[in-house]
Amino acid sequence: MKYIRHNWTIEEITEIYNRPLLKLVLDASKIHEQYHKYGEVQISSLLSIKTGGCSEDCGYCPQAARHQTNVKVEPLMKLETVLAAAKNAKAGGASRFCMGAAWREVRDNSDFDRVLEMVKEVNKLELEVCCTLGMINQYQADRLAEAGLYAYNHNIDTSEKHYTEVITTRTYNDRLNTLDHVRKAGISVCSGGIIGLGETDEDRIGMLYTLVNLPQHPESVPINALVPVEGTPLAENKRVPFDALVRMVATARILMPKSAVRLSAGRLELSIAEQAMCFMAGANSIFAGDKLLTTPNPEYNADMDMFRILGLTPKASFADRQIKNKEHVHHEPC
Ligand code: SAM
Ligand code: DTB
Ligand code: SF4
Repeated sequence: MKYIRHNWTIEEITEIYNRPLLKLVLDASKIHEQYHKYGEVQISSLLSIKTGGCSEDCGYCPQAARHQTNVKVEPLMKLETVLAAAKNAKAGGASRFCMGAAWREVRDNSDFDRVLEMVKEVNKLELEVCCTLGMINQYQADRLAEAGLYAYNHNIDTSEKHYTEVITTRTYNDRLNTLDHVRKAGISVCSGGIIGLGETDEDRIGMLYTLVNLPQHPESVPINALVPVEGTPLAENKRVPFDALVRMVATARILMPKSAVRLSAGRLELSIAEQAMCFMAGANSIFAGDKLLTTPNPEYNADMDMFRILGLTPKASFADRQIKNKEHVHHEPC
């Protein structure tokens, strides 16, 4: 396992990130092929179970209460509505179902009890059940694990240095503490970030440096391209050049060979050819469905056309793989 390292230096990551693009993609492709089934891409489904009205000031986010956006505030969904969406996602080939809440942090109240019920019930559908609910303490992480949560998404978003330019209502360390609680609870860690927040290449490299030097690599690393939303402070940010996205995907793949690299928000702006380059560079998951949490995503049928054109195959959920292959571990360490 000589490629799995937790002691990467900024200089080493910078050298990888700056390789000539085609060489970088080739190098990432070779590693990808060693650790994953080439061309296999997980279809994940996203549902905003509690929308808008969030007290944080994340500069990119349409759900922050202080940003005047078109997002309509919605209370926590009913269990039945969530289950219907999960069944629908499964029928569409999804093997992971991620429930997002516009919360700063989880509180120990009846809403959290309802989320725990959602986790239990979605788990029964043999989907990898994931939540992203903001900050959680150890007790809450343990309760989520007990309810059967497979993964928890909590992005570090950018480098430690650039973080304070984007968010002031919490610290980078707050984020890392939640990741630590998730890890200690034995839940699979999903953490990545966003490009297009006005960061430099050094910040992008800094973000990967933080992720790859965690005690264990996140099992899942979402790479989002900013979806600029009117009313947010970053609404006028320029679209990131597509090669920056490819560089992030490829570098993440080389640094974290076993992890899933998720080509997340921002796909609507990418051609099939550009996405193909991301898949060659090691991206092996997408969010399917015409809405992310609040912003548009490619139409389901357009994505299925892309799968056909590129010869991609959807990945089965861990639960389904476990049944077929009699796998016993809950999730493989990265
Ligand atoms: N409130 C929780 C939190 O912030 O952890 C969970 C929901 S939050 C919307 C989930 C993630 O979505 C954020 O961490 C951020 O990385 C991503 N995100 C939010 N707005 C975005 C945008 N406009 N473009 C791209 N990614 C975005
Ligand atoms: C992640 O990294 N990207 C997804 C998921 N994790 C929760 C969220 C993207 C949100 C894009 C903005 C929106 O639709 O509100
Ligand atoms: Fe709230 Fe999450 Fe949006 Fe930040 S990213 S404003 S914490 S919903």
